[in-house]
Amino acid sequence: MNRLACTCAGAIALALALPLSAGEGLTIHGAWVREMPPVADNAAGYLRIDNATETERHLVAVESEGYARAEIHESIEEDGMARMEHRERLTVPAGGEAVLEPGGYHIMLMGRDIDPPRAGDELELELIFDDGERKTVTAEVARHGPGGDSGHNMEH
Ligand SMILES: [Cu+2]
Repeated sequence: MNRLACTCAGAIALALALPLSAGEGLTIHGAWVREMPPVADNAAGYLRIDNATETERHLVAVESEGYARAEIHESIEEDGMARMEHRERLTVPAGGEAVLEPGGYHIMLMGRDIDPPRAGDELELELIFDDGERKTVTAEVARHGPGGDSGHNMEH
């Protein structure tokens, strides 16, 4: 921190006013929820969690307005059969990331009590970590992935 060595009183005051965090803490990127057929009560959400701290963190719960509950799931393949299992937590390594993506970890939204989300809609997800920190993220509803479907629509 060069700024702390500066003798300018204003700069010191500024440095003291800023949180002395390592990087940005936890940040969430590329959150999206897969569009499902209108009859479906469930939907899967995907995102990436970056951990800029020097402490291992754990995602322990998720909430979303519009769904009765949400769980952390992992898709696994066993004897050629794909299925998913409930996980109590997802580790975000210190200085690393945790990726939730199709075929792996995902957020399972269950018990829909809103109109079926369509591609282009947005859903708010609240991620809850083991130390009680909550992160709210806006997830884009999409058919194939975040950032809109126009550039990589494989259906035609
Ligand atoms: Cu699932």
